[in-house]
Amino acid sequence: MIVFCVIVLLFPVCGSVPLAGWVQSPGHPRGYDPYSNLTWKKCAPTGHKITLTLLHLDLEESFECEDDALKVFADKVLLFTLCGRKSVKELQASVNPFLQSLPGGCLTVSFLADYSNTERHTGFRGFYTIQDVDECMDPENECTQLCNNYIGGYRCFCRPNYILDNDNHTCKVSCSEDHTNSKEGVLMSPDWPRPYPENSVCSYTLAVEEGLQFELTFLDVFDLEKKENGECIDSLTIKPLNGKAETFCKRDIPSSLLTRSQRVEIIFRTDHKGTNRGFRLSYKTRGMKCTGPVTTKSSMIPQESEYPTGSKVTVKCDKGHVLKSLESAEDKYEATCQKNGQWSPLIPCEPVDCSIPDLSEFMDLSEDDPPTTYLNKISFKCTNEYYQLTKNGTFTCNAEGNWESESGQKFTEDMPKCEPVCGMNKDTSSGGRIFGGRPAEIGQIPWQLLHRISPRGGASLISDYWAITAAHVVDGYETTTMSWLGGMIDGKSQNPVTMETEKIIIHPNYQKVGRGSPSNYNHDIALIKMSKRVPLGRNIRPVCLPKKTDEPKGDATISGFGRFLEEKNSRYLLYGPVQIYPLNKCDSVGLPVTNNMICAGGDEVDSCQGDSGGPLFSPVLGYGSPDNPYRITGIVSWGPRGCGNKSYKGFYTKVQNYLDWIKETMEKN
Ligand code: 4AZ
Repeated sequence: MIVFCVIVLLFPVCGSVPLAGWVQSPGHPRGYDPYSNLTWKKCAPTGHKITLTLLHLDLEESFECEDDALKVFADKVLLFTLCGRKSVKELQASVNPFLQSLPGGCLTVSFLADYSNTERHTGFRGFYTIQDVDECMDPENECTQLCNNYIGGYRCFCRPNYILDNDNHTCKVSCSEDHTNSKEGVLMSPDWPRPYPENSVCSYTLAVEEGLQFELTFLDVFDLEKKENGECIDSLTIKPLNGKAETFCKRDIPSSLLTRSQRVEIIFRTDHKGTNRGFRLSYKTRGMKCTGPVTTKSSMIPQESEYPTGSKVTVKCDKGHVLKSLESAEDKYEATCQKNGQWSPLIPCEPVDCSIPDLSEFMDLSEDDPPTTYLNKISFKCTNEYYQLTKNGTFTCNAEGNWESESGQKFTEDMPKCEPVCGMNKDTSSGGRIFGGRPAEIGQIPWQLLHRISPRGGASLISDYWAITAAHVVDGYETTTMSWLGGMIDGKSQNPVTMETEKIIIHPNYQKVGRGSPSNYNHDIALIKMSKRVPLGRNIRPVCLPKKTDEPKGDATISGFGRFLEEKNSRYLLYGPVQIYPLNKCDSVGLPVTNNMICAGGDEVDSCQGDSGGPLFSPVLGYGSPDNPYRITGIVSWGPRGCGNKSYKGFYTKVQNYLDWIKETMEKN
């Protein structure tokens, strides 16, 4: 009878594989022949494992069993390589306990003998069994409550009042409740007032018709498991439809709260242990209300703490904000409180965007891609070392969407520009001092320009487009294109900077006579605009204009490619020191002298034919610095007795008298 039961119980296993049996070497127990071999493999069905008990081992002994060997594998893993003789006691102690497969796995025995045996060996013999695995003994079986083992598998069970989850391992309580259409009632955690069960996810649904909302009132204690740092382990989440879910586990839950929604889902979650008492709350319906703000960065008119459904408010965006998605920059609209407690329409207020302004050439933002909305700040820099900003400081995006300077001026009205740095030469940053008249070095008088061919004369660069010269030099050439040279000290230079004129503007009060000597030199000044921006660099840069207030006096420098105490034009740019004298100290041999002239001369230095139009500048060459840049005080104009005569000074146009005309002409042209 017992035999019968065992057979019936084990039928599923017996049907496919024998439950136990022997495995032994060929010829056992007589002994195995040279070259004998055996490969034996048995697999266990799911929920079973296979074990092997070796009861006899007598193989030829060899180093690392390289002659005859018995190898046992569990699946592909080698468990033992055996040879020599071992007693049953030894085998039981150190080999047999390890000869088993994983659940559902296989054991493989491989026996191989070589050609020579000095004496006869009987081989090996073992007994295998296929046994059920008790999964319930495995702490990792994941049954959260009870476990029951059976042959070939196991099953999880739950204590009374729990149900087994779909994962077949977790025991949960059945606790979800649907309170749809109920206007009042009470909800509580399962088992209240006893501690709530573990592994619960309870979902309570509250729902009523539109125009109503729920008021939830917490009753008694509120006691949920949490960590010491206050983080929730178990939690109660209140999730209004269309609203923000809030999760609680702390005691400081509000005693009552309005859901602002006709439908609410309340979810209670617990982890694998439950020792806290949970919650109890009552709910009832209230009329739906809307609250403010309708949207962020706005105010409401009228301002109330709550509004009944159907009420209308004016929504006004805060300063510096406008309505999103409207073409015109409107900042207010009317919204109505809906039955669902939401405002409609709902248009967000967004900060105005001043966007990146149009920048002049050589100008860039100090920062890459700065934010450009309300109250953000931007500042600028020049991208070329020969230019500087006309204005420093930051601009702020104002509420009207315009960039505004610190002094409150609009960017468009008071736009900073990158303008050429004036009055600097190659020595101004390093310092340096030149005495006496002599040929200039390259870059020393970088504003000096030359009209090489007739009419030979000089001019001075005063911006990256404009040069200033004497009217009598360009008189008669106003409608022609002149070619001026710069950036050189050798009049025969092969690679000067060549500038074509676009406009030649003679001072309106200058008495024109056409090509030739003027009848008088009053207002002997003209402006030249080049057709292209002059590429400023170390050897070609503008001189500064004089200050309106500083009367020209003292020492100055003159320069040019003209006759220099000789009969011939100079090939090289020459310069020399002169002194400025009061007009009444200069003999003009009766020729007309006006306050638009300066007279100046040096002991051995004078300007002459061919220098006309060139600069008289101060400070004296060598004394300029970033704080005291070179300024053009005069323009070489005429001399009462030619040039080089020690008794007579040269006359220069007084640039200071023409500052307004220069500024205006440059702006208009
Ligand atoms: C001239 O003939 C000329 N020393 C220019 C300047 C002076 C004299 C003559 C002043 O163009």
